[in-house]
Amino acid sequence: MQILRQLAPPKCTRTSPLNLLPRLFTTSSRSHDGIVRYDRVPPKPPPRVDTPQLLPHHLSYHWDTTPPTKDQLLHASKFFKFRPPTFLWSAAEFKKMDFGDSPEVCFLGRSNVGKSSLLNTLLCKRIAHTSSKPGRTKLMNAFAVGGAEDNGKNRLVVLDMPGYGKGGRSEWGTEILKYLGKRRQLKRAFLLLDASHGIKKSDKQIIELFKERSVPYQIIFAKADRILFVGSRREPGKWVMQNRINQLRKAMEAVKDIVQPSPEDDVLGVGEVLACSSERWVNGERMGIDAVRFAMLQAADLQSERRTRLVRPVETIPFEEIYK
Ligand SMILES: Nc1nc2c(ncn2[C@@H]2O[C@H](COP(=O)(O)OP(=O)(O)OP(=O)(O)O)[C@@H](O)[C@H]2O)c(=O)[nH]1
Ligand SMILES: [Mg+2]
Repeated sequence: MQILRQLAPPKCTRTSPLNLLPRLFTTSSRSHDGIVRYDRVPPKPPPRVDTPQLLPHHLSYHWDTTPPTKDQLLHASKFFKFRPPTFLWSAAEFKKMDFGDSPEVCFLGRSNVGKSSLLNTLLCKRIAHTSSKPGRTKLMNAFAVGGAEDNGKNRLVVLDMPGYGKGGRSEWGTEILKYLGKRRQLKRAFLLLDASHGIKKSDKQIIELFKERSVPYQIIFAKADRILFVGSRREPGKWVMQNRINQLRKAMEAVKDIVQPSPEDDVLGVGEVLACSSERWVNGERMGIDAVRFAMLQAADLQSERRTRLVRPVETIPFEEIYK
């Protein structure tokens, strides 16, 4: 009996849910929707599981650009990690948007494609609301990233947009179209496609609108983990992974024909497709995230660190002393 008691699992000690609160949450803030919400402590990366056959170049397809170097990716990562992002404003209508002259990029795509989740991952903070149900983001929300310039101007502004398609609303579409056509600060629109669904009719219509309104844009494959790590929780074997990499590559190549149907086309679309995941870590890194960060910096011409070096005062030696 004594032995049985020792083998039995220890009795659960009851913890009040209130006691768990300090562990789960650090700060609270009144969000742009007017709801008090808690910013969760950013989760620690999961234990490192290497997938050596999946390399960074498998997550992008460049037909008209060169992939960023390691140093460029590191610069992009630091830009987003070292200065916390701040919420700037929310607007339901274009005319109610705050005026600003900072460079801006926006994230567009069908409802539930993962725009807000990607933004949170890029900005290293749960700053935008996400949900498993389509139609969660109802306003156009702006966030400042990378701190401010010496003159107080935000270095980069990022916009999370309401989604279109299922769960979207026509009035959101009207306002987004006004934004795309009129916003002079907009440097690039990032159009998210679900990697496992590919390009849909509504996505093609948005690309046509970019072309009509001369909006520079770039295609991002979101949720790429759903192609590469589909199904079982176990790491896929070498051949399975190679097949999935090929499948992802084919899907990215198919997009090229829509962005630039023929080589003579004068394109507004950037000549590359990036695949990423907001949820999956690969080889100790978030999958494809630094490459998206670099593309955002490139759009705003922030891809290289501007260093202003002060000239050190030099002791002047009189002419006579040099030649004495
Ligand atoms: N597997 C996987 N799921 C993801 C990823 N990104 C987002 N999701 C899930 O997709 C769902 C929708 O994410 P959101 O970020 O709210 O999507 P959204 O595009 O902002 O949606 P709307 O605001 O409705 O337009 C959530 O359940 C996320 O957990 C990803 O990279 N991989
Ligand atoms: Mg959203």
